Amino acid sequence: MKVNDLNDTIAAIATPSGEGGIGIIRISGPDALSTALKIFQPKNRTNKIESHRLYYGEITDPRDLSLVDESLLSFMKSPSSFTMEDVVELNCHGGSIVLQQVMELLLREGLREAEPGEFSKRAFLNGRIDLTQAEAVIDLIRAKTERGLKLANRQLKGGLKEALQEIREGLIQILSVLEAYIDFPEEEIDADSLHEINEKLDRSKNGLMTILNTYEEGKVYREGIHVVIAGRPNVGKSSLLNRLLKEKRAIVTSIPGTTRDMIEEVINIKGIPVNLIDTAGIRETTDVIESEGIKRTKNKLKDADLILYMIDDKGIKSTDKVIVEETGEQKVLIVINKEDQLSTEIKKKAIKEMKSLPHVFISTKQNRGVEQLKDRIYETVMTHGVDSIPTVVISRKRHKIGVEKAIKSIERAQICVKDSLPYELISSDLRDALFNISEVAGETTTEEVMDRIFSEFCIGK
Ligand SMILES: Nc1nc2c(ncn2[C@@H]2O[C@H](COP(=O)(O)OP(=O)(O)O)[C@@H](O)[C@H]2O)c(=O)[nH]1
Ligand SMILES: [Mg+2]
Repeated sequence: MKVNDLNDTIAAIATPSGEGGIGIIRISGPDALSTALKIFQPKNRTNKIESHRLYYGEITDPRDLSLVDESLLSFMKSPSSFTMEDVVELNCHGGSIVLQQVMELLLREGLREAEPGEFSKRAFLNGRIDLTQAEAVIDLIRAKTERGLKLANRQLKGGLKEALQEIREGLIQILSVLEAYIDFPEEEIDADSLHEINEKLDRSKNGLMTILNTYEEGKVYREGIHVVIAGRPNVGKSSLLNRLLKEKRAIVTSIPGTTRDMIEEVINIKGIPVNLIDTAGIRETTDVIESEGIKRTKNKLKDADLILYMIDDKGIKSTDKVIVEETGEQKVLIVINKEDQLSTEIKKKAIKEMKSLPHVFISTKQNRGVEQLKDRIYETVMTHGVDSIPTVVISRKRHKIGVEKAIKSIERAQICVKDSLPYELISSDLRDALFNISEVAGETTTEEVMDRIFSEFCIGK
């Protein structure tokens, strides 16, 4: 998106395509109202359209005055609008032809069709929101679970922005003290004050660390995790998928090798969007289709965030051991199924064989242990309890990199303090840290990064 001219007025259909009860066209910019009034006539003749009121009227083609649609017009006067510009919204009937016709009229009257995310970009450029809040708008639209929505809302309200701002103010304070000494070279900072500066730097650093540590989990809420159910044929993998989905999605039979293709579904486990993948059972086979399925299973295992490796009342076999060992670093949870027909003897043996491997007993047939399994899935990716999610969470690589850089800069400043290096050097590191933080907020973000962020948006947002 190269257009950054805030003087032109943009318009876009803001509702999804297809049929709907209503469809909304959004207009933003200095000519929003005057242009809208060229095609919209309020039913009750009025001299002045007031801000934040709704007007009923008709949209007509100015060329032949033919009726296009009945509509409601609302006007949000600058700066009391999302973009901080004059904004007009036209609520039309929801058909796509109606909306396209209205758009065409507006474009003919000189408006420009908005790029994806351009309304949000204007809100950002006009200072209404910072970049983290703009990103939260996308997260809000794309939230996969209620938990994800909650976090996006917090960020949109400025949670991350304020947390970063607080750290930034702390750093600016230190910087101003240092600069005063730089201006008066004959003065030296006494040991106590230096100690205090160091402590303040520690505090800023810890604040950033706390934010940084939320990244892995924040990412989980935003993007979800991949959980692969694997194991020998017939242990009950498809039965588990069906249990977790609460529907008979995968075919379950007593014939080993039933599942040949991957089945992928998304479920919500305690607020985490989980991509659950049922796979073909792993075994030696001459069947071409089944072999391909097994090959795919092994590939899927490599990308999994968590592998639910399933065994049944037949216990753990040598093939199982090989596969579990191959997964190496990845997180594996052994799921021992068919508990309903598990003898105490086998159960004891299984526990012994599992040694330190995390495992749970379930019976998909009797729906036993499935809730515990969900708890375990949650615990393997989250460190905090379900009810205590951190208030500020970062979920994007961009945030992570910025915060990491800021921490490094502060650490460099601390080394300078420790080694009694010139104040100029400490101050330069602190300026770097401030720069890194403001990059996250979007104040010093390059055009390229900005374009990438806003191009993720849909048109009309
Ligand atoms: N007794 C018992 N049988 C089960 C249980 N779970 C699955 N089965 C049976 O095991 C067989 C294989 O199940 P399926 O889900 O197709 O296994 P998959 O090949 O691993 O996908 C079917 O006959 C299921 O009814 C369980 O908890 N207890
Ligand atoms: Mg199966």
